[in-house]
Amino acid sequence: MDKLLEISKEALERIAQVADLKELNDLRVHYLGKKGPIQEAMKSMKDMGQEERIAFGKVSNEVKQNVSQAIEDAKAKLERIVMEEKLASESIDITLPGFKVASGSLHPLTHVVNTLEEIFLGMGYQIAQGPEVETDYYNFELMNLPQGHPARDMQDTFYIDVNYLLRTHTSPVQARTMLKANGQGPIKVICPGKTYRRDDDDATHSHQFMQCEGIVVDKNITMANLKGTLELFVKELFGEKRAIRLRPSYFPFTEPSVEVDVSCSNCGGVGCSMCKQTGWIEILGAGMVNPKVLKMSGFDPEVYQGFAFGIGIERVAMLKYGIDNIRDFYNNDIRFLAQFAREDK
Ligand code: 2NL
Repeated sequence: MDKLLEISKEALERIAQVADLKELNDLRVHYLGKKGPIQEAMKSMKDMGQEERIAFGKVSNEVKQNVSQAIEDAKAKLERIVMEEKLASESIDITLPGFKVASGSLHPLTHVVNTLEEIFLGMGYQIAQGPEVETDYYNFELMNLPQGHPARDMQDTFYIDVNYLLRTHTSPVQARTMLKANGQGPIKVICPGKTYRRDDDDATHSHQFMQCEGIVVDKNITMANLKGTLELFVKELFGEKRAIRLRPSYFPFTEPSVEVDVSCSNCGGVGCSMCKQTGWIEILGAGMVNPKVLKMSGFDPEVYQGFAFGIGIERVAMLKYGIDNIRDFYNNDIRFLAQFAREDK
């Protein structure tokens, strides 16, 4: 019995001094294992009288329980220490300010295209796209620009070979849309995209530029539909106070053709340097789709009429943002582009 109490005392002392979980586990195996000192001491029970054996059994169970409990307590304590060390070493100072991630901004031409798309989607138009490398047939023939026409002169067009070229306008996208419709209206699309002309670059000309053309083909389409559409478009783009005027013009693909001016936002129509003292600024060309063009794209001009328009994206952006050099759009100077960063986009 004394031996037992001595083992218990020694075990509890050693457990109290244990420094890590591995050592603690070694002690558990040593004291509570089958070949441990407590089990060893219990072997002497077989030589004891009944009374002594009962007393010894009781004490030895208590000792085992005490040692076991002490190990559990020590284990919990060590685990807590390990966890606290881990938490301390991995702590993050959430009060430190983060790094600001620099974000880019939409290109001003993208802004304008997005705005035009929103306006025309709101009027029920669909958006169509097509190839930038086109055939002579789609770019010129279908637009009533036959061989020898001055507008398809080598001066103006980037030819790839005799048949292929870089599209000089987005009209071929509309021609493709009409051909797909198999002579069945209505058609109501806009075609924004890149276009190319063999121009010398200057403040207002770029050999690569952007257009947004639109076309409506249906029965009973008149010039009044064109005018109403353009008026609504201009007011949504430049503001409710702007007015438009139509001047007669010529395009091979429309008849009659018009050029559309918007009242000057700078002087309100009185005349200033922005509108060259006229009070009006030209912003787009339009007209009734030439019956020849309708016919070549599969529509019966006796049944269907259409109107079409072509908007120069750079020109609109230059007017909207007061930019005086078209090259600014293509130089990719970050100081220029960053001016169009908006909080909401
Ligand atoms: C301009 C003039 C215009 C069109 C483009 C067009 C397209 C088809 C049929 C008829 Cl498929 N017309 N497009 C019509 C009139 C004018 O653009 O000066 N744009 C900047």
